[in-house]
Amino acid sequence: MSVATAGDVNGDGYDDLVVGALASEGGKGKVYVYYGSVDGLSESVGWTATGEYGTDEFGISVATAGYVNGDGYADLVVGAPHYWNPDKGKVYVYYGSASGMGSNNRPPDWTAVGEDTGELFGYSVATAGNVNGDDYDDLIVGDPGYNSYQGKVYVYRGTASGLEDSPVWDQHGQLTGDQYGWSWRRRGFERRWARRGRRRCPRL
Ligand SMILES: [Ca+2]
Ligand SMILES: [Ca+2]
Ligand SMILES: [Ca+2]
Repeated sequence: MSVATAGDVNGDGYDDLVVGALASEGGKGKVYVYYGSVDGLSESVGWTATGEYGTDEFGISVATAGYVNGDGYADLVVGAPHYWNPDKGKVYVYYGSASGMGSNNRPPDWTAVGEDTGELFGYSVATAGNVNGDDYDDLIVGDPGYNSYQGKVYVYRGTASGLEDSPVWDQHGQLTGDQYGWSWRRRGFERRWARRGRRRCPRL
């Protein structure tokens, strides 16, 4: 199970919560959003979505994507690293709105799939913050199984119409077995760059 703030997906001034249950629905996985209110988090589930295939483990990673389309509603990202064929992995982003996440199991607004089998694309997902200082937050996706667990991370840029289809930046691990991209904190990400002799993350 994974839990995270979803940010404020319905723009009412109260932060909302997302919970992932990766073993739910026979391994498809399922996520739950609970909306915040003046009385705190609602007891009832506000929104759910279910993975596509039996071993996807949709929801193993959940996070706010920040404000990727700059509309004032926070957006949600969900990873399903064991998605089909096998373990290519897939990432789903749902844009927030005045009605929050909308109807249960609605289609995602943006998806991306791993490049090859066994990659575990989406094992970790997070907002990248706003790496290029425009009006849109950007998304980071970890792919720890890439090239015999060398691992790779991808950054996708937000725009007024949402996330771009292709990553604007990627970086892979140095050695087989590094599992680069397994997890990070934003500061850890910077530290990894510092270890490689750079003081700051590169400009994108
Ligand atoms: Ca809210
Ligand atoms: Ca948004
Ligand atoms: Ca940006």
